[in-house]
Amino acid sequence: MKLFASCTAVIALASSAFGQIVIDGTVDADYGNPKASQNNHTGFGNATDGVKSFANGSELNAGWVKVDEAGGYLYIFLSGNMESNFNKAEVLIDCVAGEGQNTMLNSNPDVDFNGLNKLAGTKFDADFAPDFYLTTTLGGTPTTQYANIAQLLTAGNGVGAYIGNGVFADANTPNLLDDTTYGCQLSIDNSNTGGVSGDSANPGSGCGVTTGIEIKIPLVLTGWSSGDIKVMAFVNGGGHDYASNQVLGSLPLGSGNLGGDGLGGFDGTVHVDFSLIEGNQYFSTADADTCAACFGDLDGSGDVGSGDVALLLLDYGPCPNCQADLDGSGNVDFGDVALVLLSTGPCGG
Ligand SMILES: [Ca+2]
Ligand SMILES: [Ca+2]
Ligand SMILES: [Ca+2]
Ligand SMILES: [Ca+2]
Repeated sequence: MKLFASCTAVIALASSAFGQIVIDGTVDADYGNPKASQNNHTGFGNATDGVKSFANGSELNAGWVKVDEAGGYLYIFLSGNMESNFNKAEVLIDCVAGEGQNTMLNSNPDVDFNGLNKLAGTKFDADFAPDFYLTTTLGGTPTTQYANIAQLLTAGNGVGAYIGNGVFADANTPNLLDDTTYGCQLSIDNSNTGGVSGDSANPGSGCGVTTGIEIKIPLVLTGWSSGDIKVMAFVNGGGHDYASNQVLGSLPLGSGNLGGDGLGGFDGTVHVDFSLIEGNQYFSTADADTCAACFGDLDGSGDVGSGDVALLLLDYGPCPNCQADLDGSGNVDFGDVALVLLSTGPCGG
């Protein structure tokens, strides 16, 4: 664990421009617009439960990646749902240019019952070589989120760790996985019932979903020093052994689950090669924004302004899961008005 030893210094740093981000499973204004959105139906169940804790399906609707250099943190947001059956969200982060694993090695740290090494042999797009891995999952009673992290060093080995759990107090109170050892924080809000459907011919779009998996990682853990950060995320089976078709960047329209058999069965022999799949199966801080809608644009006018404040005031007061509850506090109140005011202006800026 020596390589992780300096993280406490980062945690102690003062607040920064990203002080508005709260790890609660709801997109904050500081994230801006997503860098990737889902174009493909979910083959792992369309989530319909509508509560924060558990979900009956998994979908990755949109992806955000933000670097807060002054504060020392990397923020990743994956909107959508994780079925509460211990399926895995696999998050791969390319944060060191010229290093990492364009093809996953079989000598990575033993985390999550050696689940990481199930991915050995997986080949990514040519300009994606991840250096850091995070996986999270949830299930049980009460519903509980768990996570593990690991280095993906160019030559393998490296360090990894289980970073704890975040229990849901009840179905509609946000959870928090607060890793006081390494400084990571995660939350998941499973209340989305929109986003993509399970219909391969008419999947809809992942745009507009603002709840899901929220991740905060100290930059010092990742090895990042400068440059773009790229993220690739997908939903995998409970044993890290059956990739779904929920990948960001998106698989092409109509793509089935990679485990059946796009060679995402991770059986230790042949594996999925994302370089052979159309499009970038990653997204980057350098990418253009995607999705026409934007944070705070409650009336869908294409900009954030007084019309959105007016809509927000209509829902003023206790309003769990309301679209106008931008900060996810369960109340539409001055905090949400303040977020709208911070976002005032044209979308896509
Ligand atoms: Ca948040
Ligand atoms: Ca790299
Ligand atoms: Ca959906
Ligand atoms: Ca590709």
